[in-house]
Amino acid sequence: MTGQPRYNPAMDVLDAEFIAGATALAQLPAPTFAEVAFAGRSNVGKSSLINNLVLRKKLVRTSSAPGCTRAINIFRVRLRTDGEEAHLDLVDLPGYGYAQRSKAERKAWGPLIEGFLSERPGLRGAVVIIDIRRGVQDDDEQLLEFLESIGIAPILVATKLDKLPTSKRKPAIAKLRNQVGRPVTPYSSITGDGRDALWKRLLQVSSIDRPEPTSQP
Ligand SMILES: Nc1nc2c(ncn2[C@@H]2O[C@H](COP(=O)(O)OP(=O)(O)O)[C@@H](O)[C@H]2O)c(=O)[nH]1
Ligand SMILES: [Mg+2]
Repeated sequence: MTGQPRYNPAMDVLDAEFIAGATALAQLPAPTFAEVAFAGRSNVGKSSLINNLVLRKKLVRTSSAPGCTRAINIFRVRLRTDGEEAHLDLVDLPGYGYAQRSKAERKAWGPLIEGFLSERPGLRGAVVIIDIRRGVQDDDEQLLEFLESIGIAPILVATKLDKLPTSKRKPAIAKLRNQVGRPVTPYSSITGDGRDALWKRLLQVSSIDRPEPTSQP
């Protein structure tokens, strides 16, 4: 990745590639590496955030037309941290909450998202992405409650930070923190604000910052 800005000297993304996409859980390949899921309302900026994390403009297809991603897509990141290479799979879940979709179609998504989050072995964490300007909506709330019910502590990201004037950012973040009662990472996929902080959390939850001793079976 010569020529790419080094955001975090302790961590480099070496490579990122699309691994698999599926519209049913049974179609997904078995997990190989640690996985972190990304969830959020349609158009919240989920795909842009994944692209920004891996410093690729078009790894994940983004869209100005809401509700385009109906599948679960897995992207494998090869990274180097403290001289060690590691892999992490980033899972782009279907966006929820798109009102213009048929009820039947919307109903089909709940089980897909919830099924993945509750049944996927190897899942280390779930990033829930909120639009900083909108705050937590009803369907975000439902997802957060679901995650709590299955014992996953969500990593909350408030994206599109650049869309707020500087003077409104701090109050918006504080309001969101109060609303959800947990830490929130402000992010902009345009400027890369929040990228280091989010990577840190991702490496923590996937235990890549603390490699486990390899045990022989
Ligand atoms: N200004 C700004 N626009 C963003 C940001 N993230 C996403 N967008 C825009 O929001 C729209 C939806 O983004 P996308 O990543 O496709 O959302 P997804 O449906 O959640 O995957 C696109 O037009 C993006 O360019 C951000 O951090 N800042
Ligand atoms: Mg998307």
